[in-house]
Amino acid sequence: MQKDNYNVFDVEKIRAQFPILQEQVNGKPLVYLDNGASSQKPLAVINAMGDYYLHKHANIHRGVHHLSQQATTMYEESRKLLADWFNAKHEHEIILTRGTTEGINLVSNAFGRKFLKAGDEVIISQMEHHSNIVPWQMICEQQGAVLKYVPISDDGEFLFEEYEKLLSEKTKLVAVTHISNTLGTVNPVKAIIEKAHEFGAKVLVDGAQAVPHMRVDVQDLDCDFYAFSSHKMYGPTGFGALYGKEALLNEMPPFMGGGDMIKTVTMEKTTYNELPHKFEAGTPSIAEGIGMAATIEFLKNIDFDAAIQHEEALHAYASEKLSAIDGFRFIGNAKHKTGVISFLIGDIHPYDMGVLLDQMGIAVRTGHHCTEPIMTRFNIPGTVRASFAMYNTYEEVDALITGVEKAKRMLS
Ligand code: 7TS
Repeated sequence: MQKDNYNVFDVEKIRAQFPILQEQVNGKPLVYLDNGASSQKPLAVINAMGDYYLHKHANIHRGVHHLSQQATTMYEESRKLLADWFNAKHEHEIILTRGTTEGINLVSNAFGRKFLKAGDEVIISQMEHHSNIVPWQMICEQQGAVLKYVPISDDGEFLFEEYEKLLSEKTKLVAVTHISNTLGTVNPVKAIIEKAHEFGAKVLVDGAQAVPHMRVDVQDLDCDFYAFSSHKMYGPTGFGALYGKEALLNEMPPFMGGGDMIKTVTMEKTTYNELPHKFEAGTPSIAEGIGMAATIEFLKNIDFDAAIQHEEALHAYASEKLSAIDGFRFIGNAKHKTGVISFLIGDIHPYDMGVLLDQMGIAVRTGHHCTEPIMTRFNIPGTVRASFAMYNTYEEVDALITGVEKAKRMLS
């Protein structure tokens, strides 16, 4: 197996920017392969947040004083940078949220209350994270709408023909993950969106797992909504954004009421603020927004395309090496996969494997990964999941292979 070209992507230079990677766990060098749950943060992001609290803290969007105005400018920089990074047409199409989960709940509530009526249909897939299932169950129940699921194949692929059969004039919204956090499947979202639009349905893409691993262009995708979290793309926790098309966001009622989202309030009535503030009630996560801006600057300063190539090569290398282990089974073996490898070895319980790997300093996630319908589909209790980031190395993959083999010997 060809290892990728270190001259193109200097992984050691990247690693040097992530202080936590120097940590030891259980007396062993940390091998962090739980990036699907949350990736680590570069020093530039940590420093930007520290600098804000040390020297620049004040509330935003309200003060005439220096600190408030400065914090507002720094916070709003994240919206500008995100709009540019994801190629949104307008900055005000970027609603700053606490993350993917909030973005999806915003759409399910605001879009759902306005546009879903009894008998209407929402389509999601069987491979969604609970964050992209439960909000739809809740709003469908509330509005009397029907929730339908696109099934997945034995390899964990989105069954497009089944999707086409589910679409009809009744479909009002399709919500689908760009990359499955459990299977690693990269879904054909552009084709999914195009098909939904033929029926006049809107499409929300859950981009939580995609944003660290690929370039996303919301105008090219022509998605109506795109939700993601900062913390899986090297940024702070408790932050993220929802992209929405301007006309659609304008038609939707607010999600939460409070400060910042209003124009005027009398005791009888409130008029709402304009985009994006209409959807941003209350004091936001200011330090995290500033950290998000630093994250995008970090991504712009590195060769992100080379980082993607490095991750894909690493993923292919790990897949090949792991699959050579006796008793190894992929959960999710789609043709187009990235970021994540979920597996089982013989009848070893994933939890036992995870605990033993942890003793060797190797962090993986085990369990259902908040995708219980996938576990039901494959009739398994959970998986072991190794998930990769740009700072992972071939040596770390080798350590994982050695660790899995050792754990297997101990547990068999
Ligand atoms: N959607 C997908 C596809 C995800 O992978 C996750 C988190 C979410 C939504 C929710 O993101 P949040 O930032 O709002 O919590 N996935 C995982 C995971 O795979 N392991 O831990 C969290």
